[in-house]
Amino acid sequence: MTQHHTQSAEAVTAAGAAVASNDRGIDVERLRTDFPVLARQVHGRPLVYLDNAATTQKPTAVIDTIDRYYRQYNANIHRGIHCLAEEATAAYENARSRVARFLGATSEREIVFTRGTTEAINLVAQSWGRSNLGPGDEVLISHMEHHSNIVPWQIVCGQTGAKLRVIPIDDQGNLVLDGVDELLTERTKLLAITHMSNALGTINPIEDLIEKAHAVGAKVLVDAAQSVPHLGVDVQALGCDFLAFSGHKVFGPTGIGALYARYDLLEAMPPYQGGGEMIKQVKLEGTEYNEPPYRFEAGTPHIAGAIGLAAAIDYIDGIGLERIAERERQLLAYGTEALSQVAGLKLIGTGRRKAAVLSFVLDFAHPLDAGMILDRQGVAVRTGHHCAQPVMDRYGIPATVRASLAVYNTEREIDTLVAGLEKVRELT
Ligand code: C6P
Repeated sequence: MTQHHTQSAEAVTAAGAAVASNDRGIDVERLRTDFPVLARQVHGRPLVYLDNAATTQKPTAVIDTIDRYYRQYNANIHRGIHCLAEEATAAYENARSRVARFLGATSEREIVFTRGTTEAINLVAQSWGRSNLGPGDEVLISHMEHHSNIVPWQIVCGQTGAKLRVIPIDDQGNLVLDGVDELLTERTKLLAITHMSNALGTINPIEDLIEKAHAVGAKVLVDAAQSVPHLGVDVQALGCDFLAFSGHKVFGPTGIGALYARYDLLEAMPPYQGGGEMIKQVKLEGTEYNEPPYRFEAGTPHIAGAIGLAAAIDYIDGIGLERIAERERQLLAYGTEALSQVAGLKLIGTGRRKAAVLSFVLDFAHPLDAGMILDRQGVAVRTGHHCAQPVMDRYGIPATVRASLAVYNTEREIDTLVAGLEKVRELT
């Protein structure tokens, strides 16, 4: 196993070296060479990848780690006594510890691997929610949630008779917290809130909300799909009860993510799915369940994904989240200013605290047309409702164009976006 650890450490060194141009700044051109796909062309133009909120590109360190797993020690975990099975099990469990350290959890037993944020939230809704909610209880969400932090609560409210309540948002995309004391009451059993909006870029003051929710005895689930890659989180400092994130948004593989949950809560939660792995003993008359986190990981998990996610976390740590955030702040400032020069463009989401998401509408083109024309220029943006239809409804729009930035983006790429928008104006 030592062998695979060493490889992980190499990934850190590689990332560290790639960015060590000076004390604080990041050598972006150098860092870009870590991401093979960034060198490709699209429609004969250099790729300008500005769809990072949907998914991030993968560095060689992650690609190689997954490649190595399949080439050298692919095996099922927790089952075999042969060498490969032991190596794979150790790498998978090390990945769990890596995620625990990354999130600041007290123990790796508080980390359940899931397919991503969506599955993590559904797990809490169906396991914790179904056994803790009933008529008269309330689940509080906000108007800026992604569908994956709305629909699971609608489903479980339908199943249990609990009621869904919503914190409104203002015209800029901030949570309206004036009336929050009327929304957060002793009826509230759970606050499920996004740390950072994927559609608006708003960073929410979740620290205060967690405190307020706990004061009325509610549990708190944080949707950290967008914040983990850009701000980082510390579950103990936040004091949240549950937190969900996806590997593919932090330079890791798709199909893997994690739920952090306080161990005492996990211990009291029933299984969400039944099958292999999640049991201690099965008799035809009944089953004794395994301990958490295994109780919640039925079936063969995404082993390569978990190991790849650990490599992605090593990669991020090699650069440093603070430096990543600093670089993204520069890009956000540059992008906001550059887009403000485009006549007929209106930013949707100008909240007090924002991360590097630039969502906008144009008075000269539909977002979908703009997206298609931008694609012909090599510029990848997302257009549509971004799985946040209530946000679109709130602003009376069907869709936005969304440019979402990552540490490997450049000012030059933002200029290409702006030039692409002028092309959109010309052609529509
Ligand atoms: N948002 C976007 O383009 P999954 O699909 O499970 O990895 O993540 C779901 C999810 C949950 N919460 C937030 C805040 C998110 O942004 C996302 C994923 C992507 O904005 C794909 S819809």
